[in-house]
Amino acid sequence: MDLKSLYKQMLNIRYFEERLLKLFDEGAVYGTTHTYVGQEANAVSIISQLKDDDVIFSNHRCHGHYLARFDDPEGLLAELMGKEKGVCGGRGGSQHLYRKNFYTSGVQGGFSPIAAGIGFAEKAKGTKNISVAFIGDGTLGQGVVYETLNLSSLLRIPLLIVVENNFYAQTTPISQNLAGSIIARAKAFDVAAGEISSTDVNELYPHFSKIISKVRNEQVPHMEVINTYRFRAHSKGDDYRPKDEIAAFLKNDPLILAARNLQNAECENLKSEVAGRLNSIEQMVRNSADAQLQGVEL
Ligand SMILES: Cc1ncc(C[n+]2csc(CCOP(=O)(O)OP(=O)(O)O)c2C)c(N)n1
Repeated sequence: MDLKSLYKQMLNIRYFEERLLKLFDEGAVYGTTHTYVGQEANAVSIISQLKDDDVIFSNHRCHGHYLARFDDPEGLLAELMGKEKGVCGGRGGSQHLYRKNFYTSGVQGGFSPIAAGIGFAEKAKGTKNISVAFIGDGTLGQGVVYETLNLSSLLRIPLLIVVENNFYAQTTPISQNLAGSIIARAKAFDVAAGEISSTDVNELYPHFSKIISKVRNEQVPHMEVINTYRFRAHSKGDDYRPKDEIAAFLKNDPLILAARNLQNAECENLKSEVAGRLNSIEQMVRNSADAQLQGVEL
């Protein structure tokens, strides 16, 4: 595990998302936007350990997953600003990204059975590639997630479902929308499941090393819950969470936890490097051509 590289990836996500919120306020971004601020350690701990041929499925809160997979803030920003050089030609927008072996959808849970199908196909081909689906706690209300668990268990599909439990589905707290326990739901289908409450890459990375190896080598499904927190509103201004609750979670900011094991000067250099790069990228993207929509039925 290369802590410096993971820290840099997290900075990249954090600074990208904070910049995006400003651009959003300025009216420079198309559609809506759900930022990953606070959850950075999840994406980088897991995705940095995957192989290029593993297949990732993400959701509406996908920017962090994309940036952990591809060091491409330019392609992502251009996409969100409706530019031709966006990763999907500026037509997919924030929630609908595609790049090799990486798919996102704003339809909650919609990708779960597809993730299982891809995992099954990889197993049938004997590749040892795995399928990884990121969902939120609020997505556990979608019936298709349980069909996915059922078939994944019966067919022993190498599918890792990561539940990023940030305790809210938009504005509804988990206590008001989720009965019983998340892990028990997976276990009811005989799918192994576990849970970790951490925002520290030093803990998350080794924790997921074991799980990823098991899914790959034993060719079995697994659901792992990460108890985490988002530091910003659900999407734009819709934040009704108690201020003292937010303040308590901010003490476990994943960037601060990771920086404890790095030299101060090293962190400051990385911060300048990442911020400087994003400054240039923003200028380039602003000055670039808008997406071509000719031929697209609107
Ligand atoms: C099928 C479907 N129903 C409703 C929505 C509207 N919606 C978007 S995000 C969201 C809450 C998602 O909560 P969670 O899965 O916990 O993810 P989080 O936003 O907390 O990361 C809802 C209800 C949607 N995108 N798709």
